[in-house]
Amino acid sequence: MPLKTIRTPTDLAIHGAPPAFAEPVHVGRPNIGDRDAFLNRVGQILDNHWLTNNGPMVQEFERRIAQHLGVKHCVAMCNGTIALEIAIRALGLKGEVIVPSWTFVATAHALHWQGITPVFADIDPATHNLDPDSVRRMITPRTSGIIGVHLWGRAAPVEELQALADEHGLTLMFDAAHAFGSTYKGQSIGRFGKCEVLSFHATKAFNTMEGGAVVTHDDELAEAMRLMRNFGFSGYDNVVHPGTNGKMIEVCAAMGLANLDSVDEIFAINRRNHAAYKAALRDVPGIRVLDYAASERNSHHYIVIEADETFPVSRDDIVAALQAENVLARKYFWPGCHKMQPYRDLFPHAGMMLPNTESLAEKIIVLPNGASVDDSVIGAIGDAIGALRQRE
Ligand code: T4K
Repeated sequence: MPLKTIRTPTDLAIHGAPPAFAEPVHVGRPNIGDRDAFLNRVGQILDNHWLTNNGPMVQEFERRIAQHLGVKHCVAMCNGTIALEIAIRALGLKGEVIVPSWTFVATAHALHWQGITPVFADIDPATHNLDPDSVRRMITPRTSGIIGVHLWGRAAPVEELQALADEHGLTLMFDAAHAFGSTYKGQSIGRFGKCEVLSFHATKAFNTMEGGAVVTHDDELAEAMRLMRNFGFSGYDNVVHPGTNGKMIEVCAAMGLANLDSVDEIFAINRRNHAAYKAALRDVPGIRVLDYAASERNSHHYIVIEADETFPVSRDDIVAALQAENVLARKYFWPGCHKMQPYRDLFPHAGMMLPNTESLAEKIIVLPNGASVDDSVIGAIGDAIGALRQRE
């Protein structure tokens, strides 16, 4: 269907029809917990005159996160990308590391940035997570590890990936940027592989404004990462390790501590919204709302829909129509890392091994969720998508 039959921003300008929402409705609108609790903590930080460098808020935050996830160590960092880089380096990964192409580009960049080649494996179209058979096909003598990604907060096939890693002597770690609060077979994410990397970016279900962490049961690994995030300093004037600046600041930890008290409430809102989206789009043929297993915990933060070839309007036209209504839907993670630079030039034929990734990349839309989304927003989005179907 040609774009001109849909309300685009240009149509709206010509016909003067107002969008459904006066203000943009964002994917990734931050969830903000108890404001007074946060401001109170900021007051304590200012009173303390201790703003960063492993301050008391960061130490409390690390204790609370480790306890929440039932994991021995939480090493807080300034963001998830630096946390990935530090974990990769601390684990001694080198040569080639297998990752999904269907992830945020930070997963691949964290390797490339350190001179390691990300090798892209395909996904299972039902879950959007790594397909272990595809991973197996990508293993070469240069492979040193696998980074599984728990995409949309749904656990990657942890046991299958661990079995592959064990069989080939590879190191397995996870990018758990989406998976704070998720479970795999009832066990909290954070406990699998050598370590798992969390992101607490503003757009995540649980945020510290900017922030990340590596969680692990491994004492030596945790110790190495603590040194690496602080230039390798062990006490004053004593550098014992190569390092960088990956420290979380006190204000970010304060935000995390305040938000942690609201996390159950926020996840409950997300879960309810996810059910409302499913109901609103149930009778729209050609649209599938990605579901999450009822037996596992998930923040339900990501409302992911797929528009298949039977839907009369292309995915890009659906996104344009939603944007015309001021709903800023996203195409995460189109077009797949292998088609982003520098990987597109480095591996121009990678797509031949990634049929499921390439097919999914043309269907996917991520819709707004979080504490600022309610039934009226979901109803209007459902109506807008349903109306496109009527224009068949
Ligand atoms: N691994 C995976 C699998 C990841 O998804 C990510 C990050 C990472 C690793 C790396 O973790 P970090 O280093 O970021 O901690 C956003 C986030 O910046 C990124 O954290 C996230 N994944 C990715 C999925 O989404 P963009 O480029 O889409 O952000 P942007 O600026 O377009 O914002 C997204 C939407 O959120 C917009 O509609 C505006 C809205 N927004 C954003 C911010 C920051 C707000 O309403 N308020 C805000 O404060 O990457």
